[in-house]
Amino acid sequence: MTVFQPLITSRKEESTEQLQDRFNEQGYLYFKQAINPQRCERLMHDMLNFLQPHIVFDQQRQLPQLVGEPFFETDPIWDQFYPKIQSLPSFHNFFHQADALRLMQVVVGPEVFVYPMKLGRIACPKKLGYETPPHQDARSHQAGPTMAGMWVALHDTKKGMGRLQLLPGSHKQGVRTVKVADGVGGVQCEVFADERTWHVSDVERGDLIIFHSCCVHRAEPNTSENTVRLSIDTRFCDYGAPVFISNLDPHHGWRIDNLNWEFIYKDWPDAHLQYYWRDYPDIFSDFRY
Ligand SMILES: O=C(O)CCC(=O)C(=O)O
Repeated sequence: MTVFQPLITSRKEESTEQLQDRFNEQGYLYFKQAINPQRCERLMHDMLNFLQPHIVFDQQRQLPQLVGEPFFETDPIWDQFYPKIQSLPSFHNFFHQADALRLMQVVVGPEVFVYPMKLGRIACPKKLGYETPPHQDARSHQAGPTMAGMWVALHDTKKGMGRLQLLPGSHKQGVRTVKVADGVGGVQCEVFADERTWHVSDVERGDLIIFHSCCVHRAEPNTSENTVRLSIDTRFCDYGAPVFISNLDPHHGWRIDNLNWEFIYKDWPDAHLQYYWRDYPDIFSDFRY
């Protein structure tokens, strides 16, 4: 039987050693309201501007609401608006702010490299079976052990709205075998028979989860009537660690025509952060897994 327990909450005030011990033990760290809520709210509205008329902001519930047909990542409708979301400076700047960087430093040390690829999630209701399956980012990003993921809720997200679930301690058993699956990413990794306890909580806007590259995680099905879950995530590592080449491309740039950095940067008001990774010292292109 699957058991769900709340996420273990970490506090910014804890010592680096305490936080690192917990990260090594659990494979993740969860911080409440660690990211400026106004920045999250602004980004949510920036994304919603492009998602209209399919998804609108429900003023009463203060949540994104599906009004059109549900869709999933890679559906034609998603391909239409995702490049616009990818072109937002607020989307790409999001993880390059002090609040996010400070917490990355806890995990990888003083010099952080934020992966250029930033990922926006639009988890629609009525697409059961297409939620993110259990997986490890080590495989999806061809990453080494010092890479970690960072996921941030852009609005309050309650049970049944597609919350992120983590399998505590699962990072200790290396990179697992995968099989093809429906849902975001298209593959699911092995979950061992004795791994029955998942960690998950209702989260608030600005809550942040950091997870180890081998920590198994997935999204719960969005079983709500019409609430869409919006979140953003990226990967990071200690500066100089090997980075697989596809992480330097925009998310889905490999399959959507013209979704490249020239398109993304075309209307940016300044060049800050454009091509910031160009001198990165260790890029590799052979698949590891
Ligand atoms: O938000 C989701 O549905 C998936 C997030 C995820 O898998 C990740 O950040 O690696």
